[in-house]
Amino acid sequence: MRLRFLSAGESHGQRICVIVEGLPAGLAVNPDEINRELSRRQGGYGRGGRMEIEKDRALIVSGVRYGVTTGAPVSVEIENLDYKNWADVMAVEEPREKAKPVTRPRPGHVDLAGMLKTASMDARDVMERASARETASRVAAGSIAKLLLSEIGVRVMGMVVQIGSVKVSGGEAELHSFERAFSDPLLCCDPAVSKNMMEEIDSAREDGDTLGGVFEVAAFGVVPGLGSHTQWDRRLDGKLACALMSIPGIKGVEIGGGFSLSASKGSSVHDEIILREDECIGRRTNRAGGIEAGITNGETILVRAAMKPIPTLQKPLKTVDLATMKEASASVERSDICAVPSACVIGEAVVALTLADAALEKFGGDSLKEFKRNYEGYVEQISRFWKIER
Ligand code: EPS
Repeated sequence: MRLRFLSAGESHGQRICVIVEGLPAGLAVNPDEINRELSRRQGGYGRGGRMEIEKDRALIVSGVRYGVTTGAPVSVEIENLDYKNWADVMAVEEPREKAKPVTRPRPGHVDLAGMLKTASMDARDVMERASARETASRVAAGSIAKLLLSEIGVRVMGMVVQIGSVKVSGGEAELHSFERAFSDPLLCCDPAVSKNMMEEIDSAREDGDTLGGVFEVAAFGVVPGLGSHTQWDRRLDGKLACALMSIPGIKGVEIGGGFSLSASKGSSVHDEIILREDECIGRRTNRAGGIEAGITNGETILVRAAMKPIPTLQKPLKTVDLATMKEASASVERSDICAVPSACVIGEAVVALTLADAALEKFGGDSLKEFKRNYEGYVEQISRFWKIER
């Protein structure tokens, strides 16, 4: 791994921090670009009251000088504005008895497994870190990865294709669909479907319930040859699946045609290789989602992830109170009804981080200049067979 990042911070603690290491020197990093992605993550119809409190903004603490990376680790901090309301509950100092412990674990959240794992009698010890608030750090890191990718003509975009039972009809994975989705409150490419999705969210809210859904992320302009077929842990499809599956709430990941391919015959699945008018190689279809044998093949990268409904329910499910060992109702916290659009923005970020890492592995370079020179040399090397479509 060439590009890596590590985050810290609790949902209601003082701040969320991330350190991104492995960026070449000379990459322009404007905090506005990070902030735009951070506010996209905060948006989306169906978020709870917390998003009215937070105004996520990136404070670049290190690794950037006069607007460009120096090659040193880039660290970014995002303040939790809600901390002032939680200072007692989240105090670093003793004594513990400032807040009532959470002992009625919510099914579907970290509470029970985390309490048993860490020998804690207060689920807050684990839920604060398991909270999806942490994903602000991935979006901050991912926005820098997007900046690096844009230097080699790669665009990573996402859209929501399903909320609850409301779905976008198939065959929409084109650039214009992603462009249309960008400004929709639910990141959906079809305004009529988006309206139905909002109604589904409104009715879940009225019922004290929550919703999940599915989002897609595409990466346009990726050259063939990123990733590797030589070891299981170098395969790019595996890395993308891991990055997406690690987003809180994600229960399924597909690449290209995904699960649906398993029901078809080989002759109607694999993407025929054709000679285009410009005498370069092309494909008739892209069911592989731009990856074959763990390597990019020059087609658009297409991944999809399924998110389960938010586990904090205003009409709680049954649980067992660990303090009394009696059946009880799960604890109720302020929460979101649906966070699929946010998950989609996070999906874009982790795909960008994974692709930026793969690009840095292939093209290397301590400076952006060196990285781009290596990239251009490679594009020239394969130009007899393959040309990028811009
Ligand atoms: C979350 C619960 C909610 C969400 C939170 C994730 O927070 P709170 O308990 O403060 O209302 O809003 O997400 C964020 C704060 C965020 O920035 O995405 C959870 O339990 O995972």
